[in-house]
Amino acid sequence: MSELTGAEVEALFAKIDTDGDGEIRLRELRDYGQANDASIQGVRLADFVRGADTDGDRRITLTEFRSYFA
Ligand SMILES: [Ca+2]
Ligand SMILES: [Ca+2]
Repeated sequence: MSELTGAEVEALFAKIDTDGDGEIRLRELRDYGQANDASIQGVRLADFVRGADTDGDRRITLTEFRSYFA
């Protein structure tokens, strides 16, 4: 779905994880989405959360984030 390298995925994660706690929460996603047309790499936020949050805790860890873009 995307051509990001591992380093780019990590950079994107760090950009969205504004408080730097290693998890992307919905609030952080919304903040990011407001500046980016509610999309991440062209994926709609709602679809992104559904696809990336594999354990359903409504937080996206770097591991989940990586496997989504892998
Ligand atoms: Ca965070
Ligand atoms: Ca999760």
